[in-house]
Amino acid sequence: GSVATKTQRHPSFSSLNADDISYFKEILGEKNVIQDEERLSTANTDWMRKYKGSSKLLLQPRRADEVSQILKYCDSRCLAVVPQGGNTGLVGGSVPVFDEVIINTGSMNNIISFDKVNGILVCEAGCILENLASFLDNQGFIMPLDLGAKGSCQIGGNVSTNAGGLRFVHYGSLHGNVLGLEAVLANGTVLDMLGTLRKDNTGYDLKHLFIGSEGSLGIVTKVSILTPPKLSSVNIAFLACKDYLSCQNLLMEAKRKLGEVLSAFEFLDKESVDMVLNHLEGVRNPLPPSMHNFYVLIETTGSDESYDKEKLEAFLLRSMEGGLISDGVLAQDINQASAFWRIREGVAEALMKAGAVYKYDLSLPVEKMYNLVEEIRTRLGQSAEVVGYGHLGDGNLHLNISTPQYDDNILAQIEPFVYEWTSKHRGSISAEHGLGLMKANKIYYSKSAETVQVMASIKKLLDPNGILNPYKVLPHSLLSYN
Ligand code: FAD
Ligand code: 2HG
Ligand code: ZN
Repeated sequence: GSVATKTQRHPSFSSLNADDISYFKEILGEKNVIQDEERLSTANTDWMRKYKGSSKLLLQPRRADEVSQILKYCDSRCLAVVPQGGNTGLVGGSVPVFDEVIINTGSMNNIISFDKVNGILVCEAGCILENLASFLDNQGFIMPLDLGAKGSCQIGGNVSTNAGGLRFVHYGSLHGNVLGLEAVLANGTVLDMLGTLRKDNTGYDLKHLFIGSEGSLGIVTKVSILTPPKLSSVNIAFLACKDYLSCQNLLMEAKRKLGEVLSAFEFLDKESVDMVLNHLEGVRNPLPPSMHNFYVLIETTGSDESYDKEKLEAFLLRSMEGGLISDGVLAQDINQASAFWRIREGVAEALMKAGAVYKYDLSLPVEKMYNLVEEIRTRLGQSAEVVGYGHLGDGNLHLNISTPQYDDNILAQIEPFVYEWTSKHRGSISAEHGLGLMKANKIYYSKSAETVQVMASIKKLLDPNGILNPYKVLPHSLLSYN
């Protein structure tokens, strides 16, 4: 693909031969060794259709011991691999760059146990997030994370990207909610770190290395995760604000006045909402069309229906009177609630339908965040549509630049400007999507040289031949291959 052309295939990696295929068939069975063109084409292409590899082999192990055998063999043969879950990643991390063997975790999709007393779920890495959510719903619990890709993304992929999502503001990071993991190293060693304890200070907590390492240190095969009880009262408001400062002030007020029940605080500029209205079927703006420049979605989750509703209503009333909100509507039923969420969760999909997209996922100080969107808009003028939205409650901006097709001149207007701007404001060039292929060489905008050097040493220790997800996460100059 066009993005990969700047990367060189590393000469230390072998190419697949007939003996390799026979070996994989022996350990996995014929039907889990996939060479079918169509299925390979899907697995070689990322969700945005921006990154395309040319792998000739897709493996579907059913258990950790099969993953172990695959990796041990690939390591001994110097065959590069790419771990793949639901393939919804947005930084080109989940697809091969060249001919890496794709190891898809989708067949490892069993729930192993659920401890109702402590809310601890143990499952295999290939469980789809939405399936876990439905399972838990029946038990009176919820997943501590939720995101637009829930119907396809897998818990192993979520853990490997340290996915944030729509509930982060309330339940926090997977570094806090994941209690344990099982992961397989490049040499086939199965690391059992599958604890189910809240507290365990016995030595280095190695599971954290795998959370957010994007398949570069091992393949996650099982996950143990803390799940919160499902609370009975959920309320959602879709609000309009006249300017960005009002969104920011509304956030400050919401944290203060709704604190314990605030479960989501998302913002969208007018351009993001227009993107959804123009490209997705059956979506409409719940607020009468007018001059609103910004929208905010607030969700509260609590245990007392009348108290929670009163609290939110009083907050909204005060915010209206104070001019922070210019219009708003409270969902009256579950259908309306999901219609509000559809607008917010639909932005990524709408952008994809609109054409080519340059996607930036940034952590920035909330006060400065929207200045970047405006500066980019000015830089690009008529040549692109610039949309800004995201998890305002977490200081996470999703800056997206939509153009009819990919164009190096436009890219040169955006990069390195966006990265330099982010670095200057001490932000992060990846708040939640990871570095993948897209930003492997950009890590220094957010991390010091010494820190990156230690990361490279850890990579070298756990994956000395560099077979796991090569060209991703760390700068190419630091990746060593034997
Ligand atoms: P994949 O895309 O298959 O893989 C992602 C990375 O993890 C790759 O580097 C891959 O090699 C590695 N990997 C996957 N499984 C394993 C494993 N078992 N062991 C080791 N490595 C593995 N992200 C957010 O953080 N917040 C959001 O709100 C959010 N919303 C999204 C909405 C949409 C519509 C889409 C398309 C994506 C969104 N994402 C979001 C991005 C994406 O990171 C998440 O969807 C998800 O965490 C990826 O899971 P996956 O199973 O699809 O992983
Ligand atoms: C979201 O929050 C996802 O909707 C996707 O993280 C963000 O499209 C994006 O930039
Ligand atoms: Zn997001």
